[in-house]
This record gives sequence, C-alpha cells and structure tokens, in this order.
Amino acid sequence: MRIFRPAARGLAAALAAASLGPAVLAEQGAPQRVLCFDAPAERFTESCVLGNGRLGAMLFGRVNEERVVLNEAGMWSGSPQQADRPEAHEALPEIRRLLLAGQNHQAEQLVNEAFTCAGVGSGQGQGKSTPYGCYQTLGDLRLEFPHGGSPATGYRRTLRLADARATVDYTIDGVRHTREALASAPDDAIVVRLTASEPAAISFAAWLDRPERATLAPHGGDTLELYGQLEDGFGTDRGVRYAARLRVVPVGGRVRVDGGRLRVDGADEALVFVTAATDIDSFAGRPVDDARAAAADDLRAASGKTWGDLAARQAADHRRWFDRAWLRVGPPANEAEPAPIAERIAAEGPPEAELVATLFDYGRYLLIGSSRPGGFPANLQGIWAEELQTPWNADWHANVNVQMNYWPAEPCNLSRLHEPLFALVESLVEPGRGTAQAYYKARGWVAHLLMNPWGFTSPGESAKWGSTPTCSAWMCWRLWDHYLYTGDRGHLRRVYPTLRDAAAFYADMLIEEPRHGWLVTAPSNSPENAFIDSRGRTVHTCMGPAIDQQLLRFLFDVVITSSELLGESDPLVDELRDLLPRLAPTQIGDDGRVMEWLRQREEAEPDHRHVSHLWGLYPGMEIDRQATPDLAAAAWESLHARGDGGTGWAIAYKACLWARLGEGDRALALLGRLLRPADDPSEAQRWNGGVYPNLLVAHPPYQIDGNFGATAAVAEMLVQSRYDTPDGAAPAQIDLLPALPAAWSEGQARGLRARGGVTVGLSWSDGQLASATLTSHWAPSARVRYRGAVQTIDLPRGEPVEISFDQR
Ligand code: FUC
Repeated sequence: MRIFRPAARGLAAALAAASLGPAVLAEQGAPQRVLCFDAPAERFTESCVLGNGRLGAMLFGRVNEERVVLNEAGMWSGSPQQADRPEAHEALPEIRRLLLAGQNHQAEQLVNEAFTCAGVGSGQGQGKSTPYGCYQTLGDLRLEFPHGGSPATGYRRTLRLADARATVDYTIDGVRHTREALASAPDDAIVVRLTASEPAAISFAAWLDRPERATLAPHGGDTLELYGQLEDGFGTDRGVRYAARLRVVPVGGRVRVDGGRLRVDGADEALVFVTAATDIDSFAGRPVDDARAAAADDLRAASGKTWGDLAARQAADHRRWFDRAWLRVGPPANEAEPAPIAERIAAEGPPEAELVATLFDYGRYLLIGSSRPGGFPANLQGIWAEELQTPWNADWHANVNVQMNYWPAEPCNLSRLHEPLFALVESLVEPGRGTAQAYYKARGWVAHLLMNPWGFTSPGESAKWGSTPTCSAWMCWRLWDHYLYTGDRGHLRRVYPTLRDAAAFYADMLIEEPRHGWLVTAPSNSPENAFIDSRGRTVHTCMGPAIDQQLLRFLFDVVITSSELLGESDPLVDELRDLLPRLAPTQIGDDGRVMEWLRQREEAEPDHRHVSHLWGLYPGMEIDRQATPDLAAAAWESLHARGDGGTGWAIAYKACLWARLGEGDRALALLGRLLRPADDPSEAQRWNGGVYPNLLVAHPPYQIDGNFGATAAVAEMLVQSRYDTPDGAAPAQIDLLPALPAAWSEGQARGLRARGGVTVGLSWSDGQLASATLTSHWAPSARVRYRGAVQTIDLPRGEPVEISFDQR
C-alpha cells in the first residue's frame, strides 16, 4: 500500500489541463542570469543543479572523471506503519492537569513517556533503516575520459537559469570539449551531450553506480540498467523498487558494453541518456507498477529524439514557468560573463544587487526543478541528495521548513507548482484521523512535525520538537493562501473538507486556561524553543504558545469564511464562531515584545533560530503595520531582540519578517548575511547559515528552505498584499515597494503576484516608484498603497492598468 499517491494523470494531460493563468511573460529585457564556475566541483555543493521536478542531476564538471549525482523524487526507504500509540489518550488528562497546575516540567516528562509515537519514529533524523525511512540518492552517473595526462586549459562551467542548462568547456591537446546537460520534463530524462572541436575526438566509458542495494545489468550493446529495492524498515520486501537506465547514442564512432561499462570510441558527438522510476509514484502522477519497465519505456522514447528536439522541448517547458516573473535591481550587470559565483559570494561588503537578484531567480529555478503538478513536494533538499542517509531524512518537516519551500510559489507567479504540497496535505487526512483519536480522542485530523510519503502523522519521538500539534493547521494556511492568490473556487471546494476537519480537531482539543478562561492548545510547544521555569529547568511543553493561537485564529476564521463563500451549511461553523473569540490573543509582554508563551517567560535561548511567535506577522496576517500597529511594534522588538543570526532558513525567515515590517534595509542586510560563504566546517559555523559555492543555502548542512525563503523575502520587499474579503467583489489591498532598500535605487519587476489574483509590474528610479501596472484576474479593484498614499482603482479583468503616484 502506498499512502501518498497524487491523482493519476500523465504529464501531457496535466500540462494541457493546466490553466497557467496570465500569459507567459517572455519579455525582452528579462535578465539572463548565469552561475559561473572556474573549476570542477569537488563536492555536490559546488555542482550545477538540474531538475525536472522528479529527476535531478548534479553535474560536477570534472575533466577526466565526471560525476553526475542522480536523484528521483520517489527514492524513499521505509513503508507504511502504525506509529500511533492507541492508549496515548489515557495520558492526556494527567498531562493537562500538570500543565494547568503549572508543572510543565513534569508534563514534558509524561509527554516523553506516553505521548510520543510508537517505535523509533524518525530515528532521531537517522531513519534510513526504520519504517519512517528517508529520502536518498538514486546513485551516480560516471563518465571516464581517457584524456591522458595532458592538463586542461580554458576551463569553464556554467549554469544558465533561464533555460536550465549546464555547460562544461575545456581544451585538451588542442581539442575543445563541451558537455551540455539538461533535465527534461517533457521527455522525462536527463541528457548529457558531448561534443568536440575535432571529428572522432570523443572517447569515454559510462556507467551507473550506487553504494548499496543495486544491481547493474547490460541490455543490448548500448544500455545499462541499475535497479534494486530500498529498505522497508521491517526487513521484508515491501520497500520501494527503483530502476535507472543509461544509454549512449554516438554520432560516428561506436559504442559497446565492456566490463559493466558502456565504452564509446572515436565519436564525433554523443548523447548520454538517463531515465529512472520508482514504484512509489512518479512525477507525472502515473501509478507505476513496474519501475524497471517505466524507466525502459522512458528511455526508448527519449533516446529516439535528436538533441535539438530534446533541448527545444526542455527549454520551452522550463521557460513557461521561469519567464512568468523577472527582476532587475540596480544598473544592468555584465550578464554575459559574470565572475565565478564563489568569488561573488566571497566578496567583502554589502551584497551585490545582481547577486541578490540571482538568488531570487535561483529560488524560482529550484522550485521549477523540484516541484511539479502530480509529483512530490520539494523536501528538505528539494530533490537533490548525494547521501543514502540524508540529514533529517530529507523529509517534510512541518514546523516551518516544508511551508517555507512554498512561500515563493504564489508571489512569484508559480501557483501551480504549489499543487504537490496540497497533495501531501490531503494524503495526511486519513492517517491523521487515527492520530487525532489515539492521542486526543478528537474529531478531525492532525499531523505533527514529521511528514513522509507513508502517511506519518503521529507525534515525533521527543517532546522537544515532535509534539507540536498545529503543524497541520500551518499546512492548511498554504491551501487557503492559494485561494487568496487565485480565487479558484474549485480548489476551495476541494480543500474545504480538509480545512474543516482540521478545525474540528482543534475545536475538540482546546482547553480553558485558568487565568483568563481563554481557550488554548495543550499539550504543545513553541517550535523547538524552550523557557526557563522557576526552578531553572529548560522546558518545552506548554499550553497555548503564541503560534498555535495565531494559527487557530486563522484556521477557524478561514473555515467560517469558506463555508460562507461556498454556501455550505455546516454545524461545525457555529461551533467555530463561538470558539473563535475565546482563543487566547497575541499578547505583548512588559518588555514590549510579542509573548512567545501564554505567560511571560525567560527564553532558554534568547536568540533561538525559530521565530514562531511572529507567525502572525509573516506568513500570517494578524499582525499588520496598518491594522494592528501596537502588535507590529511589539513584533519589531521581538525580532530585534532575537538578533540577525541563525541557520539558513532562519535568516531567510527574518528577512521576510523585516520586509513585512517595512524595513527594507534590514531585510537586505539579512540577505547579505545569507550570501556569505558557508564552507567553514567549524562548530561556530554549524548553525550559522550562508551559501555554498553553487548558491544552495546552508542550514548547514545544505537545506533548500533557505533558498526558497530568500526568494520569498525579495518578493515581499517589492509587493505585499491582503485580500480580507476574498469574494471577488471586494477590492484587494496591495502595497507597492513596501520595503525597498536604499541600495536598490532603481529597478524593474514583472510578473509578481498579489492576493486577489493581481499580477504586478513595477519600475522605480531614484528610490521612487515610477510606474506600476496591475492586471487583475479576480478582484475587481484594488486599494493600492505606496508609502503614505493610497489610491483605489478599478481593475477590469485581464486588462493591464497603469498607475503612478504623485511624488510631490
Ligand atoms: C527543524 C529546525 C532545524 C532543521 C530541521 C530540519 O527542526 O528546527 O533547524 O531545519 O527542522
């Protein structure tokens, strides 16, 4: 049984059915950004990253012994398990009694004893051989060139973001060699093309390998197959079966199988094809019964095509996503030949505007490469992993990480790439009902921090991080925000049962706290942060942390609003109307900061990387500079007190938060902090962010959420929006250049999206808005704010409306 199985439909059908919304924005003037490298990669964090959403490749660009790390999104060990403890609910009254008596430490002990998952859970992030499993590498494509001992000269390696193409060039013995690589979605294949400046100059060996659980077999004279089965965590054979195929198609010369390798001699040109499949599911949403047959079918289809055809199809597919938005900041750069990316990252001083814009583009590029309709959502590493045991199992961590992966999806006009996340949420509803019953005797469904393809919804194995009960509520925010950006009633109708059953869970699990009679979650924690109790102990377990209360205010409100929009008459909605005003509010402490916990507490780590109590500022909307200035001021104090440090994703999150507060310089400073070299292996650097030489963000280690968070932060600096009456009749609220840093005195942006379904184009110079073009696909009008001025404008559907603000 496979839990996670998005609706079956082929890629072609999916794309045909896809309403891509506004026309693709392939405009003249979109900057063509390139990552340049002057040496081959030693580590994957220096490689060129390619992806088609399901298949990934990391090209090292080595001269004699090329390594291409391969990935397939379904390479998951583990299998479905019953990880709920059926008797857990028996401990709930005592845990709550202890919390109500202020005995949080004892409550935490009891959570650890009786309220965690059955079994070993995620294996403390080392779950490869457990039922939880881990996402892992598919293996390597190896190419060995008999160049002899001559040194290579004129070495150059590039990754062009706009057409998703990696190229390696060098000269040996007077022959210029070129390798081009792509990951094609329309042809479901990774293709490497080898060419040379002289005829018959291409000779090499090619093979696939994987450190374990792999058999390599030849098929005919030009094809190798690598196949195997991953661990299921029970020592039985229910694990995922996978297969990869490699074929070389030379022009001139010849190919043969020799000693488990393909060998090519004296070719003028060669195409190297890799296809792969797992039987867990596939990018195209095909229910794959036989991974080996699927990889063979894909290989047959792709390898019959010419490079010209493959490259044109791949570029067109990529650009239909990538060209939907673009950004230029500062003066036009020398785009053809930028300096090596590692040098640009290492440069002293404030971040080069063009490098920040490249980081913005890279997040869009990585989302297109790791998340396509019908497939899995981007995991902690997107789809790119060289490990068998990936850090934290490269799963979907839901106390910030997987949500952050999708923060750029809507504002950057990549709404449909959000869909895999929705499919993940929907896959958790049924198992989450069991968890809601077993632990809380509650209606509805719940999921905690850990999420995998096997329907894991139980609490994790430690109260410190595993027992946050509002991770499912946070996932619901993504479902709702998609509606706010698109006005897609069909989507809202589809997700309404998921939203309302999530709310039903919380309606049952809330308790009344004794001081004010407010309704609060219990037990919970403020993601991964702790406070010091009166006896000096570090305690995580609590009632009603600020994030939970903010999330439930949003969720209850959204279910009420959705039921009205959809004309649903639902008895739960009446319950929610009663409960909503009784939820504990976001409070301000006597230090002027947003209170992270129900009572004012001393934080165990005042600079903790999580900033969960500011959820209501970003991505939530209850803390707002205009609507709730006191709370916004308190959020400012909290953020300031937390400081600018943290892991990659934490720095990106803080950039988003500063942007929401209208502090563009501060947001840019954070992005500058992120754009520092991450390659310091010392302990001091361990939790300190940075980027690797290929611009992947370091937690460390590499974790993709920081890339996506950074892209979202840039979008948030340029356009912010709300749609508080999301009925398609009320105006949207749009704030233009709300957090423009002083250093970005001029620029242009196209294709950004605002809630209410409005596409926004902007031009500014001398630090002032020159003009804005708004095209609405839903809201009939907008209240547009620029600095202190507000204009309400009509937006006839689909018609661009240009506005400007009098600067005097
Ligand atoms: C959360 C974070 C960690 C890390 C992990 C994958 O637990 O607190 O920093 O990002 O997810």
